[in-house]
Amino acid sequence: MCVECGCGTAVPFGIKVLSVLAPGLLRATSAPAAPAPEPPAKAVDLRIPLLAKNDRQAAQNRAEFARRRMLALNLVSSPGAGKTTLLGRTLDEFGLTTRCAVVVGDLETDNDARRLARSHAPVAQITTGTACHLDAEMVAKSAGALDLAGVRVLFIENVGNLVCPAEFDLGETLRVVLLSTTEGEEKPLKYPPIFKTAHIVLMTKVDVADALGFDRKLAAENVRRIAPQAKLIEVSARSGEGLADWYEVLRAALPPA
Ligand SMILES: Nc1nc2c(ncn2[C@@H]2O[C@H](COP(=O)(O)OP(=O)(O)OP(=O)(O)O)[C@@H](O)[C@H]2O)c(=O)[nH]1
Ligand SMILES: [Mg+2]
Repeated sequence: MCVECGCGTAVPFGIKVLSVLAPGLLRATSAPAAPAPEPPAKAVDLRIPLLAKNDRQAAQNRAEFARRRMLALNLVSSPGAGKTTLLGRTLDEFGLTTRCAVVVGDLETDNDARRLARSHAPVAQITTGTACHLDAEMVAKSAGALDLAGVRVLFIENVGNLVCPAEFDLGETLRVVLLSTTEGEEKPLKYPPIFKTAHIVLMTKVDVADALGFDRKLAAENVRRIAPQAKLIEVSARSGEGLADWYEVLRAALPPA
């Protein structure tokens, strides 16, 4: 796990808010990186304090999202499973009638935020530097930098990683884990913690399943075995398969306005 593999210590991060002023024109403002933390004076077990601190901030995030009557979703997957592509299409379709915002985390670059920039949806990029997961403080600061007036759904695209994000509650309403057909059917069996915490599992890129020899039925069985609590939806952000079900789940989960 993250805190055991040593990557769970606090690191400086950056936030960039992108909003479209006119077609093709992006405005970017950078928040200064948070100061580097003091190194611990002696070797201590940081796991409990680190996670306890994160859990406190996550509880504050959750209360703030509830106060705003906002649905917050934490999208987690291995790198390249299709999070940004799915979010782009979701903003273009579901996002036309329901106001959405996105915060997206990557180690470096604002590439994903630029891909997601739309005039009707505020977007912020978090650059985590070396951290392989988002934490609750990063989400609080980046969401706080956005104009959330009227926003009903906040999508949080986590750093591509199937391991460490499992331990970090962001205060989300629902955790969405993506499993793409390019990864193999056995991923839920190999990385159970993240699947066990999922409310929704999206099997992505099903348009190329046959070409890849990916067995959708076996993958679905593996998801159900490890994550019987999760709703499974098979989707393609390319062909559009399953997206109506995804939008319906989002609609059903919206808190009353
Ligand atoms: N065939 C197919 N390709 C897809 C689909 N969704 C995404 N891709 C492709 O998969 C690649 C990765 O997609 P991204 O959306 O960038 O994945 P990501 O999970 O956001 O990646 P990271 O942010 O780097 O973790 C891109 O080349 C996409 O075009 C899909 O539904 N079908
Ligand atoms: Mg992405």
